[in-house]
Amino acid sequence: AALPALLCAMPKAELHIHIEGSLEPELIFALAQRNGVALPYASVEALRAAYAFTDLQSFLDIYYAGASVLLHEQDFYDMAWAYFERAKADNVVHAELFFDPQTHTARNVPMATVIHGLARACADAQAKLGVSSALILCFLRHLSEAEAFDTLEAALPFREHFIGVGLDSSERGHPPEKFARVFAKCRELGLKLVAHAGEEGPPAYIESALDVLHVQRIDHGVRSIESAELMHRLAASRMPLTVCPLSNVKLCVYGDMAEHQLPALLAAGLCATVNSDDPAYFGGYMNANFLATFNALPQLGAAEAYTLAANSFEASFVDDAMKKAWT
Ligand code: ES4
Ligand code: ZN
Repeated sequence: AALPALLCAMPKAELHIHIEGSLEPELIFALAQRNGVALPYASVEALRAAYAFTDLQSFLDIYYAGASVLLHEQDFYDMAWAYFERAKADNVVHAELFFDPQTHTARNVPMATVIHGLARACADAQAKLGVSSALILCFLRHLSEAEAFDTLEAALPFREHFIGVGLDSSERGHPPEKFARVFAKCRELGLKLVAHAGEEGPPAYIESALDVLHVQRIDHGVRSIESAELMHRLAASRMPLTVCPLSNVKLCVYGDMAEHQLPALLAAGLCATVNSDDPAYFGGYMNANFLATFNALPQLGAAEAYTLAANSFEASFVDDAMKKAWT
């Protein structure tokens, strides 16, 4: 009867969260003070007031500025731990976290600092909160493939700490095929493969993520709705889409949540999931995404809530025994 209570209480997996996008303004200011980093904003309120985005790039400019306060292993731990506490409160039982090492290595933060801080938070999330997790290393697509290869090489000494690689940042003008060789190398290494595609970019980018990169999930993918042929392919193959409803509205992919195509994706039989993307910037964590989506879209009810939770486990990279335990 009480749909909001069901949405909040149901166990769920989060598969699309940029951990740098979980940095709340308060933590940005605390870390800036702790590390002696100057910020171009006078206060928490002034920073939050800058969160009025018109598209993906207008967000990314502020997101990379916010990440500049991260210098030491403890900073990365504190950021991820704060996320895990929020995830626990939303009944997230499993989370696969993206991180952007190039944002940090460009500031001379060692790869070991980034990965060890995040991995220690992941271990504590399991031990202290009972939340399981994994890390996915993302290549920044506005940089070159050669830089992606350099990043992979720098990360391989820490191979045990991440399960896969992804592709994020500015989509338009940076098609998946730009990273064909580095993804082929990652595939040989046995890494899981995902890529952002069809957020702002055209359906053709979703097709090349599948056919050229051989990804196992599409991040966003909402523009698949523009191609009936692609929709059939995604449904038939149960290729997961990690959809981020509040993100799509904040970045003006849709003018209003009532226009979101999640109901149509589910109705067509796609393995769509709900995720928070950059929750500190887009207005909320997992349950806020579920509540905003179901509140604005009357086509979504208890059956769709169950489907979305089941899809989140089906689409996760946990082993089949764990999936059975959760569904
Ligand atoms: C991102 Cl919403 C989104 N899209 C692409 N790249 C990103 N990095 C962080 N958030
Ligand atoms: Zn994303």
